Amino acid sequence: MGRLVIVSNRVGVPKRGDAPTAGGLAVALKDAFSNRGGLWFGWSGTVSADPPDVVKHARRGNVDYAVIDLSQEAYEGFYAGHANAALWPVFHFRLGLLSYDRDHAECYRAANRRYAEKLLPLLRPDDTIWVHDYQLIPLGAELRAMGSRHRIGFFHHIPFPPWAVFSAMPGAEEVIRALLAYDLVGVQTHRDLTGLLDCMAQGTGMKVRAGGEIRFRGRRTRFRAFPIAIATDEFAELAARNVTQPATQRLQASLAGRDLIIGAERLDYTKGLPERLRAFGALLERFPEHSSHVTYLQVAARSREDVESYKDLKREIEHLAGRINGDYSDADWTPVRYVGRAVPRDTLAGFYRIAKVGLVTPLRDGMNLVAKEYVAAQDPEDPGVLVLSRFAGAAEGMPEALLVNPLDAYGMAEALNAALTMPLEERRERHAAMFRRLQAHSVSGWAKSFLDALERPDTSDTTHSRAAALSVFQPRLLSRSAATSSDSASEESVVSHVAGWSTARAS
Ligand code: GDG
Repeated sequence: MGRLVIVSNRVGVPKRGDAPTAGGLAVALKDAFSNRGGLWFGWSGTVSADPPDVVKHARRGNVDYAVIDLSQEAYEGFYAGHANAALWPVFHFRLGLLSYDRDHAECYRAANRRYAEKLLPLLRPDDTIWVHDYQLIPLGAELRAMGSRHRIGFFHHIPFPPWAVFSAMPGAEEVIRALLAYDLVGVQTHRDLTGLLDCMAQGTGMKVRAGGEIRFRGRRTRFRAFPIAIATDEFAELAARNVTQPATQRLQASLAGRDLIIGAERLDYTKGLPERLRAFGALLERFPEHSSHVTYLQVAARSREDVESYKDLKREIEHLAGRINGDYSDADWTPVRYVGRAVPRDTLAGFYRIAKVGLVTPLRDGMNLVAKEYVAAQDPEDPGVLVLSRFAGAAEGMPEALLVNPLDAYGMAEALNAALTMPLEERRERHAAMFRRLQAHSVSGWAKSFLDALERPDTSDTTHSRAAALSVFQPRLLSRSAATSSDSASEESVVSHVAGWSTARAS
């Protein structure tokens, strides 16, 4: 078996001796690398005024890291420009925030070409290449143009809108056509797969065959959903351990017996933070019995501060939090606590565990790992309740959460009230169903199912469709009394239904 070569936009080279516990892709790919070794290639995260045109190498265990810097021009045009000001909003259905600039689009192509030029000499003939995310869509096509005949897969972490939305971006056809350079394109959910297949059909004018594939110039590109998972048991242990740590204990003491609602994410307009603050304000207005009995803690790690729309968002959130606190605070109670920076991962896990409500309400999200982490972090004997946006990919596999539309402030306030007053038995049942499903889908299983589908295309489809079906099925809004609808019998019937559908389409 050849090496695994991962290409992602940002590559963090672990410090020597560090355990790879950081989270995100590092954890997901640890197992995939462990039995075959490999190469991880991408941007170092450094912007050099005058970048030396060299690849920096490091080796940790059986993984080689190779990183390059970006020039200031590439950073502005490729990363902050086309990737984050044009592609990110359009993929998240936010046409009003789409800012297209032809020079930036050219920088995007050029940066991908440069990545390909630097990567190609590092490749061996039997390597399998796995490219990640929207910053690198054209990389496969650039590698092919330079003669690469490797197996190349692409995983898209963020939503995939239908063509009616995506085609609003100038150059949309070119982006869609570039996907045909890959052997396999993965997205998070069935909803995204529907959007992707619609874009492939309409953006290329080609026929999408049954089973989700396009054949073009002797090559076949397949399209599939691979919902990303978390390391559930590890995260549960981390949370249980950290509940007794000083940071969590201090937070607990400061609540003085009040219930805690928690939100945590990068400060990003896709995450629905202003809408969430409005919903919390609506809770205090509509259900005044919660006044001075509940505290909402929002952790919002800084992100992309050089993109204009992110500056506006920061101001709006600070204004809303200030207004709610001005309207409702008492001398001894501040309803909203806003932490405008990242907190350490283990501390966050402890915070999740003591929070009675996890409030995860993006306007759109590929998956949303916070929703999964919050559930993993709970004490099964006395779990909190997840209030989750139906527009997060995670909602497809978490029907026992209280599913909300983040644009409906009063609907969210009702869900928050339901969560804060939910009887213990119902909380346990909802939690147990979600936790079981999280445990059944390990993050290493996610990576393995993608790589199997890429490397063994003709045998992996049936297995994959069954595995994916377990975590991808249509969300339902549950009534509070119908908490445990996903017993093993109903889960099995969903599996047969979805697997049957995939088999039928593949035949
Ligand atoms: C993209 C897609 C998809 C958050 N605040 C802090 C902190 N976090 C951690 C969370 C979680 C991660 O960051 C965020 O993951 P998400 O999935 O929620 O969101 P994106 O960063 O937008 O990721 C998304 C994901 O890719 C994977 O495919 O799910 O849809 O947009 O792990 O816990 N971590 C620390 N401090 C914080 O303050 N340490």
